Amino acid sequence: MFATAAAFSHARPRADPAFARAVAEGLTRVRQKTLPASGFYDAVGSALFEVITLLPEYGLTRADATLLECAAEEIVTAAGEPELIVELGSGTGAKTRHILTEGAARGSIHYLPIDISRAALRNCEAALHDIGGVLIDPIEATYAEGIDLALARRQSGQRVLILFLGSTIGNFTRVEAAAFLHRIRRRLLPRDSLLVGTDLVKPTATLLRAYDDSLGVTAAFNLNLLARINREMDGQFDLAQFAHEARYNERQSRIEMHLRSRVAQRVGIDALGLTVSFAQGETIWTESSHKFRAEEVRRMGKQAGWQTSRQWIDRQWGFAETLFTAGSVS
Ligand code: AVI
Repeated sequence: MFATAAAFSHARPRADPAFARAVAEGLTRVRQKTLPASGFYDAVGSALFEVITLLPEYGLTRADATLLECAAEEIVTAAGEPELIVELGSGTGAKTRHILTEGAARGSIHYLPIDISRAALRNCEAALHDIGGVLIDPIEATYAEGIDLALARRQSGQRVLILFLGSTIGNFTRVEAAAFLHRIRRRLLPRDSLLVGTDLVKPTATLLRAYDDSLGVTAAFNLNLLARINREMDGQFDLAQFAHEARYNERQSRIEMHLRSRVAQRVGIDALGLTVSFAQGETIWTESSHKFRAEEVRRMGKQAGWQTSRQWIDRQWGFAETLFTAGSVS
C-alpha cells in the first residue's frame, strides 16, 4: 500500500539532537526549569521572529538597520576597507546589504554568512546575490566552527571584518559574551575588526512592550518552543495551559522570558521517555536578552583585548554599533 501525500505531511519532523538533549536536561532541573533560546529558530520560530522585527513595539531591528545604512561608509572606512566579511548568525542578511555595497564600491568582497539554519542561508544568498563585486560563500555551522572555517579561507594579506549584529550578543550571559569577544580576538590578526550591535538600556515599560507585544507574536514565538517539542518529540504540551511572560531584571539589565504553567500538570514527551511535572505557576525560563550601556560595551571589548575604534548610537530607540579593532595580541 502506498502512503498518501497527506500521510507524509503529518510525518514527525526529525528532532535536532542538540535541542533534544537541552530539552531533556532543562526540563528535569530540580529548581528553575529551562529551555534553550537557540531552540526558538526552527522554520516556524524563524518566521515568527521575522514578524517580530516588523512590530511597532520592537524597535531593535529597525534601529540596527538604520544605523548600518547611515554609517555604512564610515564603518567600511574605519574597518580599513576589509576584503573578507564574515557575518555571525546572518539571518536573512538584509541589514548587511549597505555594508557589502559600500565595501564592494572599494574592491571585491568575499562575504561568508554563518548560520545553523540552511533556510536562512538560502534566503540570505537570494536577498544579496544582486550586489555586484560580492562573492557569497555561506557556511552552515555554529559560530565557533564557522569562524574557523571562514578564517581558513582568508587569502594572504586580506583584511577581515566580522559582523555580529542585531544584539544577538545580548542573548549570551555576560560571562559568555566576554568569553566570546575574547575567543574571536584570539583568532584575528592585527588590524582586523569586529562590529557588534547591542540593544541599550531603556525605560522598563518600553522593554516590556517590546517583549510582550499587543498582537501576541512574541507570545507565539515563546510558546513555539513547546509546539516544537510536540512536533519533533511527540510531546503532549497543551499550549493553552501555558502563558508567555516577559520580566525585566533591573539588577542584571535584562529581559527574561518565561512560560508559566497555568495549572498543576504532568506532560509526557514520548520520544524522550519523559514525563515532566509542573506546579501551578511554575515557569520555564526560555531566554535572557541583556541590555547594555554604550560605555559598558566599549569596556567589554577592551577587557577582551580589543581597541574600540568607533561607536555609532541610535538615540531614538537606544541601540549601538561598536567597531573593535585588533591591536597586537599581548
Ligand atoms: C535575536 N535576539 C537578539 C532577540 C532579542 O531581542 O533578544 C530575540 C527575541 N526574543 C524575543 N523577541 C526577540
